[in-house]
Amino acid sequence: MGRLIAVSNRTAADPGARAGGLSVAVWESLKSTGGIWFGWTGDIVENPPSDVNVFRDDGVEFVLTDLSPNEYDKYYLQYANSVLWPVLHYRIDLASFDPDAFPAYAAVNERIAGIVADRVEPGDSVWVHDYHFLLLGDSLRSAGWNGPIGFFLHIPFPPPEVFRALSEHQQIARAMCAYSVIGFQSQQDQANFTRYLVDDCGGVDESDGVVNVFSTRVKIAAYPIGIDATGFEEAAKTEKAREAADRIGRFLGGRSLVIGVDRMDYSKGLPERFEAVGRLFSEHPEVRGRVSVTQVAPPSRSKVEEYRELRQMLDGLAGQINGDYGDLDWIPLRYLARSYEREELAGLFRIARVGLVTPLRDGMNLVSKEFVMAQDESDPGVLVLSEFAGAAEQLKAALLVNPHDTGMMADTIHEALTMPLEERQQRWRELRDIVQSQDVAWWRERFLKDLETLHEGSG
Ligand code: ADQ
Repeated sequence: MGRLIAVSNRTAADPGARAGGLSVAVWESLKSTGGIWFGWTGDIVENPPSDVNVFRDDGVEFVLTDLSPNEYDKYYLQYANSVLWPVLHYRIDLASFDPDAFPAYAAVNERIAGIVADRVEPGDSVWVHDYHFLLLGDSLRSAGWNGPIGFFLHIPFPPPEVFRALSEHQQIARAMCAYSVIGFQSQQDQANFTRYLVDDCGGVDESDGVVNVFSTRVKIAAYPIGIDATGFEEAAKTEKAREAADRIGRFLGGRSLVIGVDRMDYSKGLPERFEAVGRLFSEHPEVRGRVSVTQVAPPSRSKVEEYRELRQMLDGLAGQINGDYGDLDWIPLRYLARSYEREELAGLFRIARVGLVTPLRDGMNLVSKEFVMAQDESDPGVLVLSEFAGAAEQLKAALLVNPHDTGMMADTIHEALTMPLEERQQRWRELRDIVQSQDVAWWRERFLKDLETLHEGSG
């Protein structure tokens, strides 16, 4: 294979984006193959210069562009984050539709496609990432690129009944079919998009995930994203990890740690999780004083109104639980609105008895996989996982919960806290085997192999 060309809104060159799962996975992919990464600098400037910012890091070439204030507002904050993000997470109720947003979104996709088109060469494979760039493949074709273009959606794809809430659904689906391969996180997402193409666009579902639609053939498949499993396992054994574990250990004073780590986002189900914690203490009084719950959730996309409301709601719920159940020497629920380094998180996961990963909807959720790889085989913690995270299709040995059912979640956290060692080890080994064998390299290789095969087949 020739060079790999990745395109994503944020890149690993932008420190603000490094915590996210996408940038880590793409970074791992590019470092191992060498290539170019196109995206946004993270800067907003009044008149973005027509030339791009080009530099190299660790064998990867970055080609980045600034956004204008209007692009940032209409493309990024509005269409990507206030329309696509909620709708694709099944939350039409949270979408705010603005008629100027889609044209700006399409224009940014076209502008960035132009930057890519100027630099791709025969033999390259282009891999576009995520909901910011649903239209970019089509723009790249219009700019004359005939080589392979694949697309991977990191967030869920909803059923057609929800997708149709977007006024532009037909236009988006048609443009998406310019990609040779469209990858989703889960079989559920793949099935939803395929059903949309068949029911709404007259597509024919041929064998092996290929759909014949809009006078073209597109491969649609699930490629569940993985983590650098061995790297995370090692991170949990570093000095920094041990220091973080010691620090929280002093606070715990021998109590069991229940941990949650998420970006602060309404898709992560944090209010429901806090309510479940409240019910754990009210309905299972014997755990009072014996368990401390710590939730790490740094604010994200804080300019959007919903996130401010979410923060207030979480502060209120945590205050109420601590007021009702806390004691002179015990804080039942701690909420830390900040970010930690990877090694520190790995150290916290390692000493936790329970990991709470209960999003209302999540493309994959990498925290669940990181929690598994950080565990100590001789005394592993238990993963409580939402059935609505993409990861639930793979991590069947976790305790699966419905995140809307706070009573069930409370009972499941209790079950996790009291699970015998033998069952914990048995479940953990099953989870570890999957996370280790289906890691980030497995994800990348499966996707790129299909992209190569499909392109050869079409040429
Ligand atoms: P995210 O919604 O960002 O990713 P996730 O998959 O959980 O969700 O990845 C988050 C990453 O950020 C993890 O590596 C985690 O360790 C890190 N992180 C979270 N909180 C942190 C904190 N407080 N401090 C430091 N690091 C923190 C999107 C989709 C997911 C999909 C990924 C990858 O929403 O569904 O799994 O992309 O495809």
